Amino acid sequence: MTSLLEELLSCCSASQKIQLPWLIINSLFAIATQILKYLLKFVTHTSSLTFFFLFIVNLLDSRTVMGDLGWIAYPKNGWEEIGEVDENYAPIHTYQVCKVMEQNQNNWLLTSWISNQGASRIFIELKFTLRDCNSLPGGLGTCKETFNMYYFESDDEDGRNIRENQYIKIDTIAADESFTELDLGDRVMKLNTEVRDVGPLTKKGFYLAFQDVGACIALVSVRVYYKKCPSVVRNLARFPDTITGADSSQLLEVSGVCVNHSVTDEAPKMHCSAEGEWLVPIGKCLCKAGYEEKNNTCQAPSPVSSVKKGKITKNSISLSWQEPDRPNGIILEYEIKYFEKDQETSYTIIKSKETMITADGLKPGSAYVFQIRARTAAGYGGFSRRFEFETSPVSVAASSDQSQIPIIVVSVTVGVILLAVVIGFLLSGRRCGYSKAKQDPEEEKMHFHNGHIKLPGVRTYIDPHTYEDPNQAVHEFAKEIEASCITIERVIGAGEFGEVCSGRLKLQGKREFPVAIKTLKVGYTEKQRRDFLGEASIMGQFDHPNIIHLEGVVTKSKPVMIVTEYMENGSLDTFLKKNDGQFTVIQLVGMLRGIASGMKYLSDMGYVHRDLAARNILINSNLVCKVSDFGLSRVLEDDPEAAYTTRGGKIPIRWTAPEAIAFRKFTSASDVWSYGIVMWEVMSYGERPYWEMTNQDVIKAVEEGYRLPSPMDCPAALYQLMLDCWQKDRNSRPKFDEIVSMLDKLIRNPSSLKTLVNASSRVSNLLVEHSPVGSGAYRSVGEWLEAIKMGRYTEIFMENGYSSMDAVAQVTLEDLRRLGVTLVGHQKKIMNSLQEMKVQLVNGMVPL
Ligand code: ACK
Repeated sequence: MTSLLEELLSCCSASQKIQLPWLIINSLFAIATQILKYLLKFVTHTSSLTFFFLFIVNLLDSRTVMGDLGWIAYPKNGWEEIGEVDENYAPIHTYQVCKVMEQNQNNWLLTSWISNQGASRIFIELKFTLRDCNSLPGGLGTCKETFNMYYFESDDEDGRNIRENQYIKIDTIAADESFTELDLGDRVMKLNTEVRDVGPLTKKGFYLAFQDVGACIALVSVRVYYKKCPSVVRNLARFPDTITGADSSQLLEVSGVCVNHSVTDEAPKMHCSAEGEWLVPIGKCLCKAGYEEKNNTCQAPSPVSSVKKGKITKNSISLSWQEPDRPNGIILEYEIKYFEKDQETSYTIIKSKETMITADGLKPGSAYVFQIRARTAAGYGGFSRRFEFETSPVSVAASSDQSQIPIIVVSVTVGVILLAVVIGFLLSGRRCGYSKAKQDPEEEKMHFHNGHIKLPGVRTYIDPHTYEDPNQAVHEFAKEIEASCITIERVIGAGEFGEVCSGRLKLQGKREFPVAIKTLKVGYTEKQRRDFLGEASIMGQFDHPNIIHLEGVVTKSKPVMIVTEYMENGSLDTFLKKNDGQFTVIQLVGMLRGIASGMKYLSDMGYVHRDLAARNILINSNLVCKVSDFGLSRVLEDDPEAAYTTRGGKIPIRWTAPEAIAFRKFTSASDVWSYGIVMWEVMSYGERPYWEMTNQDVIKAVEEGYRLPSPMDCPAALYQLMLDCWQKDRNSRPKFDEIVSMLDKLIRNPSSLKTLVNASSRVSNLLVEHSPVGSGAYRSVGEWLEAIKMGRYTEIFMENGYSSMDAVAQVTLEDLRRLGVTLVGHQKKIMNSLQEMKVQLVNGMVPL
């Protein structure tokens, strides 16, 4: 079958079109045509995403659809698809209609549903040929030279049964001057390009429709796209990909986010125009102190500025230099580039961790050019300016006076002896290991001057604040490590005071082992240094398998560092989120047991943590959990979860007991509350406590007696323990030693973990009303015991501290035996009653 396209072209040969007066213009035009043809071909075979600027996103391009377009034509004898393929056998989806000789044409072509992908203004580019009615023999009466384009919005694809009158007209499309000549053998055809835009769109997608009313058209391609302002960094602020606004004249105001290591100077904003351009930048970010702006980031070291020559011989030049003014991180090494003057094409590179080198193998009496640059984890900084030094000429060495030789020999001998003495002295005190802080006997006394009396056998935590000189506290509790014993390998995170790195520590007589290294960024204030090292002064006092272990500190050289044991799996919250659902209940309880044990140790030492949360627990490759993050000031400046309270303190609301929020009553009992929240985080694999509720709502809900519901698949005994930790009365909360023994019991008897919180009573994402055990049913322990006919034990219960129903809730079978309840029947009665009350509590959840 001859294609309609060819039929359309039959009257349009190049010879017919060219008219003499236009000969010159046409020759020029022919050249332009070749270029346009090339472009058309290019557009056809290249993804428009890559060809057009990135701020255009295609929603549909009929030229790139390989299979059926799925468009519908009606009536059936109206628009028809030409089933042709290009030279690569890719289908060309061209639709054509040419009913120019027939009256009352109404031919519709409907596209399939097109998602607008969130855009509210879209553009439609049509490429088509339209035959001039004048060129049609005898069709002038009915022939049209336009067609209509419509759209219909819908949220899904079920909108095919749309009545004609439901479509909204976009425009009447006519051929215009914007065309490309299509060269089809000896015939040339005008390919028109028309673009229309539609908006605001309010639904998820739309259909397009093309209505022919009696023209001779070939619709060669339809491309639908939207525009966006692509993500950029301007004035050190990152602006996200932004879809342009619905209105063609609209400017969208977009806020930028400061790049790493920069802070807001004036809130950064830009405006995204309807054309996808960023306009009118306002405000900016500035690199933090110690960081330098480079290529729209703040992360590389500044160039080395001062280089000094050291010893120079006829074959070598020694150099030393100072660390860059702004290292902007830890300098991992220096790169020294040198070459003989005027011989730049042949140069040598040396890498050094020290700030000195000796370049040897040089030519005597020759000038050499040196340039040095530093590398941090952020990469290399710029090279220093060129420094030029000259090796000694041969003649100097050769002409040394022979008569001086005996003097030189004597001097050298004395020098060597002196050197040996000095080295011996240095080695005795400066091994690669801990240099002990001066163990002045007075120090012990000063320790006591600070008002801490150490009772034999009882270790208590000493607040470094009580030291007049915080440096003294550091050196009392933390060992000094030589920086040369540490190899920094990579940056693993950012701490409040600087980068956190992983690396290795090699102490004398020990095997090298992995460590974590917290660094203090350059440009720190004295207070920052104090606070930074304060953590080491605290950590250094602890020695427990569930407390992160301090290896030592580097304070005698820069950067100042705190070196701790390395925990392969990082922080617990991130680790759990990454491994959602991967552990057995026993493994999870094991983690909780470790944390409780660490906390028991801390509370025994008299240390209140105040920021116990899964993010502050580290976990190693053996799944051992260790408590970390011992800030000195404990104002929790470094905790992103900490929010200011009305009293001005900064508190991680979701993890903190109500009395600590309300009147700063931080005690081990408030740490127990936080521990309950950690239990909940662990059992829910790192879910955020209270989800997206605001801090204010959390405070209010907790105050009103609501509590977090049980995590999914959580053993009832564990949820009960959580609820116990969240008792309003802090004295009724279990102590850490009780928690440890309770968890130990559960681990020893795994079947006790089989009873899960009843799925039907488990409320997800809703808080549950919580009242202390039995408080609704019994007003006192006596009343309860009387009610179960066990009144005879009232006195014993009261005498042993079980004076409230909350305290009674903790009673175990062993406790009963200890209290002297030896009759098995009585034990059963009491335990069953307690169990019943707990079950009532768990099942009696009331959604908020
Ligand atoms: O979740 P993470 O990998 O674990 O990211 C943070 C980051 O440093 C900033 O605090 C990680 N981190 C801190 N201390 C240690 C450590 N001792 N061992 C391993 N990673 C650590 C923490």
